[in-house]
Amino acid sequence: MPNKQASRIGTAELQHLAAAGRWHVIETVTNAKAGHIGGPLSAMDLLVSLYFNELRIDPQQPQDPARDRFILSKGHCAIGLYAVLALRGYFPIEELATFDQGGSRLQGHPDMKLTPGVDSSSGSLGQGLSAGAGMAIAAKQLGAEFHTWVMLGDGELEEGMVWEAVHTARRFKLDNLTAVIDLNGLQQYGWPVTEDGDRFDRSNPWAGVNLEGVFSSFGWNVVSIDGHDFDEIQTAFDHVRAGHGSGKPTVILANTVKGKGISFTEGTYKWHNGVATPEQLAVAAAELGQTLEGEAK
Ligand SMILES: Cc1ncc(C[n+]2csc(CCOP(=O)(O)OP(=O)(O)O)c2C)c(N)n1
Repeated sequence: MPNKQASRIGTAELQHLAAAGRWHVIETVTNAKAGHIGGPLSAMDLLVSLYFNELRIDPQQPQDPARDRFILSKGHCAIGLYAVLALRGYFPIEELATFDQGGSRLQGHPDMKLTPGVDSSSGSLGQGLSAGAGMAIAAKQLGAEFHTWVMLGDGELEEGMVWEAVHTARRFKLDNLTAVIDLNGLQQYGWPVTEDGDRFDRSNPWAGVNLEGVFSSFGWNVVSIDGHDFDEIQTAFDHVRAGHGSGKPTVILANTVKGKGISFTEGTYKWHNGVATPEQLAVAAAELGQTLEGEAK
């Protein structure tokens, strides 16, 4: 089994890492002039908690067969995953500067054949939970102890294939599979509307739907949390552990804010993707407690 964190790191350090991760997201996307911002920022506290306090992984042995698996099914948020993989030691932070360039190991969407620490390629929304269910079934058949985690977006949850996997996971008693849903209430567009004004209905894709009830009817363990509260995130992870042997997969419904952590990106679809101006980058750096290149440290 790969190195398990001997002791978990505390909230202050998690906050520090998440701020650094958010900074790497907006700085990298701005320099690359391509990439996504809102989704990586909403997921950042969950990603940092997973990679620093939960996953049984060893960055020195990214292919260890015993490692826990993580699939970023909402693959457009790759830069968020890359930032955390770099902070965790899979590759140098400086490599983030190559993001989305030809020849880089860090493509715009995760590529399992290129990037150390990426367990499954993704980008076409809706597919990751099926891949994760396959890994979890394989673990059962091999008698392996690794756990498989899959992160999905709430817009992505509208893809039909997700629900085939939700159904199948219970059928195969995949208590070694966890779905983390980043419920930021916004996607890229939304439902088409016919009235004048915005072409799209930007409201929460799952408004009026009892997602807890839906997953529980499918036979899953359900835990709902504030996806920016590190204590609640940790409690959810403990819940997952407690669910081993229950024969049920677990879903963590993580309520988040799209664009979290930077004032002008928070709570708007407009920063689903985008490139910051130098002024905006300076605001982000100040809010995240980071030092801009060229400034005295
Ligand atoms: C099958 C498929 N359809 C469309 C897209 C284009 N697309 C990329 S991101 C996105 C919105 C995703 O929204 P959500 O899952 O809520 O992600 P988040 O808000 O966390 O970024 C869409 C439609 C895609 N990547 N894959």
